[in-house]
This record gives sequence, structure tokens and C-alpha cells, in this order.
Amino acid sequence: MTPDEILQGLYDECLIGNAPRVLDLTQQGLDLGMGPETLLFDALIPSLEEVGARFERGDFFVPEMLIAGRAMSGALDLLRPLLAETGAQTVGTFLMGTVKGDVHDIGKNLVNIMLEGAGFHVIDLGVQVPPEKFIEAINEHHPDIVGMSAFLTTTMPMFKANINALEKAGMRDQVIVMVGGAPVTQEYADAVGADAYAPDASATVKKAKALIAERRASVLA
Ligand code: B1M
Repeated sequence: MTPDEILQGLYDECLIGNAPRVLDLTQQGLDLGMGPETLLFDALIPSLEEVGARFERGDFFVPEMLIAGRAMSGALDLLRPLLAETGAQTVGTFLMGTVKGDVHDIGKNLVNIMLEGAGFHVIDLGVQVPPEKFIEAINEHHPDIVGMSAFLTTTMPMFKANINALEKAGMRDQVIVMVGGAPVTQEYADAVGADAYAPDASATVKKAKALIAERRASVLA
């Protein structure tokens, strides 16, 4: 198969949630020397965007979304070590979780992979993380940054609930809070009192590095 056929095949097979074929095509692409970012950003992510568009139009339902998500997750498992392969030194600890009430984790997992690749020590709390679990994990791991992911307009308010819980526990100043997820905006992040918002995985890495450098410089000053 040619690289273009692989990309088209990945797009089509992810769209219909054919996990074994997606895995097979991902491997074939890698064997051909295609970059993991190309497979991800030129085929798999656009395919999931189309899944979302069809769901919005009422052409797809939850089961279709679920199997497409699973197909994407299988490919991510294969791509993860390649995306994270930089050998960079640890630049900071990043605690990450999808907020309570929300099970979307593909975007979060992608952010984690990129953070690991950039040299962060990432602690992933998984999905449906309640405020008390964030607090417990901060006490245990002392992260530099706490990242919160939300993919539903109905779960975005959990950012504020989590930040309130941090304040109540007297921890708000100990950590940098970053938020993200498909429906989240800079305005929303500002409104809930987060320190930063990032629209995608690479922006998260850039912002996280800059925020840690800023905080370390202010401690030294
Ligand atoms: Co759902 N879902 N879903 N879903 N789902 C969306 C999000 C939706 C937009 C679809 C649509 O209507 N077009 C819609 C939300 C509408 C809204 O609230 N405005 C929706 C809905 C409605 C629902 C249900 C309510 C459906 C139902 O039951 N009736 C339900 C809710 C379940 C729940 O959470 N309680 C539901 C369920 C599911 C599945 C379980 C079936 C499955 C999730 C599987 C999984 O994640 N393991 C699923 C899927 C697959 C989707 C879509 C199709 C794809 C999401 C995805 O993974 N995209 C999605 C449609 C869409 O988003 N277009 C949809 C790929 C990923 C790479 O996305 O946004 O580019 P992306 O990720 C970026 C950024 O968001 C950012 O970086 C990522 C990587 O670059 N980022 C961060 C993410 N987290 C960050 C954290 C940070 C920083 C950046 O912290 C610092």
C-alpha cells in the first residue's frame, strides 16, 4: 500500500470502528517509515472529528462513537512509545485527570503521551476523577501542574468545583492549574480561575514548560 492509501484506510476504518484493521494499518504505516504524528494528525484525529460531526447530525449514535474511540485507543497504544521516545530529562511532574462525570480520555491520553515525550513525569488519575481524588493525589505526589480534562459542556463546571476544593484545602498556591478539552476555551478557563488553558497536546507541552520556568524563576528572584 502507498502512504496515501494507508492514511485513507486509517481514516475509513477508524470511522467504522474496525479496531483490528486500524491496528494493522498503523503498523503497516510505521513499517513503511511513516511518522507517528502523520498517522495521528492526518488520519486518526480527522476521522474522530468526522465521527463527532456525524453524531451531531444524528447519523451516528453512542455505540458508533464508542467503537471508533476504541479503534483510536488501540492505535494510540502502538504509537505511544514512539511519540514519547525523546529521552528528555524530567522537567516537572504533571498530574492529570478527566473530571468527575466525564469518561472521555482519548484527548487526555494524547496530551499525556506528548508530555511524557517532552520529559514530564506524568501521573494519570484516569477518568471521572472527583475533587477529593485530585486533593489526595496532590498530597501524595506534590506535582508542579494539575491538568484537568473535560469533553462535555455539562462537566466543564467541575473545573471550578476542583479549584474550589483546592482553595478549601489550602493548596491553590502550591500548584499550577491547567485545563483543556474539546469544548473548553480561554475565556472559560479565565472565568473558573485556572492558570492556563491549552487547545491541544503540543500547546499543553509548550505552556506547561513556560509556566514551570516562570514559577521557578519567581521562586529564585
Ligand atoms: Co462523546 N461527546 N459523549 N463519546 N465524543 C463528544 C465530546 C461530542 C462533542 C460529540 C458531538 O456531539 N459532536 C459530545 C459533547 C457535546 C457537548 O457537551 N458540547 C459528546 C457527547 C454528547 C457524549 C455523550 C453525552 C453521549 C450520550 O451518551 N448521549 C456521552 C457522555 C459520556 C460521559 O462522559 N459521561 C459520550 C460518550 C462517548 C464515548 C464513551 C462513546 C466516546 C469516548 C471514548 C473515550 O474517550 N475513551 C466518545 C467519543 C469518542 C466522542 C468524540 C466523537 C471524540 C472525542 C475524542 O476523543 N476526540 C467527540 C466528538 C469530538 O470531540 N469531535 C465526542 C479526539 C481527541 C484527540 O480530541 O479535542 O482534539 P481533541 O483533544 C485535544 C484537546 O481537547 C486537548 O488536547 C487533546 C489532544 O490534542 N485536551 C487537553 C484534552 N484534554 C486536555 C487537558 C488539558 C489540556 C489540553 O489539560 C491541561
